[in-house]
Amino acid sequence: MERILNYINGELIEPHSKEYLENIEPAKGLVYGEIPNSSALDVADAVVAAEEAFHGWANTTRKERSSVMLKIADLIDRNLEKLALAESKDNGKPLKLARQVDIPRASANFRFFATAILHESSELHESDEEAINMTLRSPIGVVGCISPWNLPLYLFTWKIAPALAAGNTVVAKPSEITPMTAFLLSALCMEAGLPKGVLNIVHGLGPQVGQAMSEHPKIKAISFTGGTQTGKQIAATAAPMFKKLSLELGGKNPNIIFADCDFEKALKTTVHSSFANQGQICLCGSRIFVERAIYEQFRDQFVEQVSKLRVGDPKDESTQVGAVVSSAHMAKILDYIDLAKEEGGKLLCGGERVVLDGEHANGYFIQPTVFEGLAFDCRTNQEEIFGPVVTLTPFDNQEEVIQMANSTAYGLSATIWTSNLHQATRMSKALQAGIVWVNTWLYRDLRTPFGGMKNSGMGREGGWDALGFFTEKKNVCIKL
Ligand code: TXE
Repeated sequence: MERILNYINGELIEPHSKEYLENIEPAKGLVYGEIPNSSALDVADAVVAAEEAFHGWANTTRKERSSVMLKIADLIDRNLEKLALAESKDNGKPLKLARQVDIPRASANFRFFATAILHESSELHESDEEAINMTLRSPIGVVGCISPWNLPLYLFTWKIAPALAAGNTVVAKPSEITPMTAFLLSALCMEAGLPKGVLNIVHGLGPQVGQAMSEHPKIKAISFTGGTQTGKQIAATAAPMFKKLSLELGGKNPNIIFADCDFEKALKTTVHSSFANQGQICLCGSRIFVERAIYEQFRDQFVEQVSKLRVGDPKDESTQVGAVVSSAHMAKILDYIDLAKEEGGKLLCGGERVVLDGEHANGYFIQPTVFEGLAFDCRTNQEEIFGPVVTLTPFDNQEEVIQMANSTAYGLSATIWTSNLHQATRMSKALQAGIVWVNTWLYRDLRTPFGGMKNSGMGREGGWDALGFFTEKKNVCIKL
């Protein structure tokens, strides 16, 4: 059994309860480790440690903060194979994906914010009547970061890196479903010489640990990525205390393919944007709208390629689709597949659990699944499934597809495929989404704002937006 411990005040320690939760390997459906079942008491300890560390950390020079964070980034790179193996085992994702995307992105997050603070500038407003206004930014204090299971280390570091770079001290909680790489990161922070108490990682269940973080009066800001319902609960708890909130929630993203697109590129990328990480990326396009002139051609070739995707052992180099994250999540996805059938959807491929041989016989594998013939406003096309299930819908013109694309409660991202710049610009403006990709998908520049509209969240992460979130602005007016 691999036992995970909390990281509080620079030490790896047991939870107050001395109780542990099971950690399951999704590709095998077997318990392989233990996670601290922490409580409000552990959160309180972490807050005390973070409070004590705050003064020292906030008063280090940018260069000093940058230097220790760059060491952490280097250590993540040096431990790439170990971290990728741990991520794949904990989450079920293909090892290749963890190696190529998740772990390199975790070190990139540290490096990006560690160097961004060296190049920050602040605003100065010269006023007409011999006065100057300078706008200073200071760290908030103790902040909370709560992250989900789909991109565990990637999203964990996406939050803690800007928080630390800005001079805050942090209480962080990774998902209890995928806690392993956050635990391994605590050892790397110790090795890098991160001062004690600057980062504290408390493991455990959302309604206990996450809720205690939202309730704690000394945690002044919460950055959260996860489900919309959880986001609502966090906002309901934290807003009356006027905590700063950044909420990155679910999505039901449209992928809009016009007849004048680069067909081969659109097809290949759409297979990827539908099923990467088993469809468990909040940016995956799950509603594919195809202009009627190419609908049948696209559908037939798409289904042919999707049917060939290899579902299998995440460690196998040739695997393209691994296991979904948990038995409960698998059941939820299979329920949605049943719902799509009940709603009149025509199953074009997939639709079943995959039972592999040998040690993976109890793993949580699902065939990549494609439906057509569903109304744009049915539940399958409105609710977030967050798994390897997509729908195909034809459209006749821009107005119609804009209406269908914008019909959900979500507004995270959208993808448009067209060679007509005018069309791309008009569509980009009309779509209700925080992120629009034209002729590409998941092309990320860490300087750009990241986040969603409507029920997809509140606030933006990335670049100066993230550093802005984790600081307080103060305007100083000097009369000359
Ligand atoms: O997420 P939760 P779940 C969506 C997706 C998925 C659904 C539910 O549709 O099926 O959300 O997934 C912590 N106070 N996304 O249940 O519960 C929890 O411990 C404070 C989209 O796994 O939102 C974990 O650390 N924290 C998404 C984190 O919140 C609480 C990625 C996220 O878990 C809490 C994941 C509480 N009361 C799921 N309850 C995306 N946008 O990328 C739970 N948590």
